[in-house]
Amino acid sequence: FSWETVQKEKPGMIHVLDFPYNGETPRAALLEGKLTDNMYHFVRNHGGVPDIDEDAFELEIGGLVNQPIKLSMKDLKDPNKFPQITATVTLQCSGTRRIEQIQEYPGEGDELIQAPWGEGAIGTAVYRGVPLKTVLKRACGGLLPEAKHVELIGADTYFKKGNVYNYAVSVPTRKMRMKEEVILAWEMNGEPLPKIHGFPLRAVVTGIIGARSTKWLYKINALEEPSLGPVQAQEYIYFTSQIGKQNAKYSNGFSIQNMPVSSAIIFPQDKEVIIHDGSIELRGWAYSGGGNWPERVEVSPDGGHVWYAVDQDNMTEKHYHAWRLWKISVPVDAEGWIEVCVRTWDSSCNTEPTFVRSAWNWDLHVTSSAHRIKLYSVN
Ligand code: MTE
Ligand code: MO
Repeated sequence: FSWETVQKEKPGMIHVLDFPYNGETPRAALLEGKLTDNMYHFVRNHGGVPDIDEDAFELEIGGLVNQPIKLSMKDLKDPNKFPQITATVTLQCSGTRRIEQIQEYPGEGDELIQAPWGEGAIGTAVYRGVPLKTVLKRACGGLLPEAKHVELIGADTYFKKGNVYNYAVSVPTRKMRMKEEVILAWEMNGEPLPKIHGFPLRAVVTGIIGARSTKWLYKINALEEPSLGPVQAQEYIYFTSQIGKQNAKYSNGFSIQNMPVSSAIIFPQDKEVIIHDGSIELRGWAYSGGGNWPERVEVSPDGGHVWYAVDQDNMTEKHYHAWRLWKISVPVDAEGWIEVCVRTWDSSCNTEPTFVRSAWNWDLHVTSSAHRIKLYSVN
């Protein structure tokens, strides 16, 4: 999967990195509807894209379980063994909107190697599969009491500091309390899981940063402690701004799990000239992790002084684990450059920090402040 081949298969994807291939959903495809077209769902890879023969594939489950086991895709897809579920789930990379943190990056002269994602490292699909909880119970006789984390290992490999690793992350076992929270999925929007999204099997960890939803999932380990894989132990960490860059060691950051509430204006785009008759139409997405959903979206056409609430009729339906797309027309009198921003309240009454600098992370993950764009208003 090079950028050239992807360009042919997915015309219009926004280029982020050549290798490993990383691409962002084109803006128009983001607003197409509640579900993102598989062809345009963003792609985030740490290494290559493995070729897996579904018939020969086996999922290994071991570690702190009563009965380690190997399951073929046929076993997993047998509804008599495991009842299947479908769920509408938003996957959001915690790098979404990182470009705003990069623009305000207070570091001095050091090289930034993080991918500069914009507002399109997010997408929503209906996944079909079986809850991991059910598989552990029915096939492995359940977890041992000391199991506190499940490690999800992918068949892809990547280099870090001269070593080769398999993609490995973990989620706390308490994430499996509700049936749909960790899904072993083989279908995306009614189609077999596309190769680049993890064929034949991926984890879909609802409400949690995209990084835990391991693609090309081939091994599950129940553990006492979180995975020691570098992606789990050394990446996707939150270091608050107060900690200072020099103190940002893994030990004093925390592992990012649930995504906070966040939103983005997708239409129009930053720096556009808008010719209008006193009101401007705006559209975008709003999402919250941890099983929360966006309740209220508010938009301000004057940088955050006056806010207008989006009508519930102008938001797509609620799901436990998915975004809501919204649209609104806001009155604008001003001529020239205006700052338009959006903020969302979720079902736990959380809202977004006011500015990027209000919630700074030295690891440049989770940009969840009110999204601000500049428009040139011609009234
Ligand atoms: N799984 C494997 N095996 N390898 C990866 O590089 N990237 C993760 C996650 N699962 C990754 C992975 C990250 S950081 C994200 S945001 C999501 O996959 C993206 O899923 P997508 O490419 O299907 O959109
Ligand atoms: Mo990610």
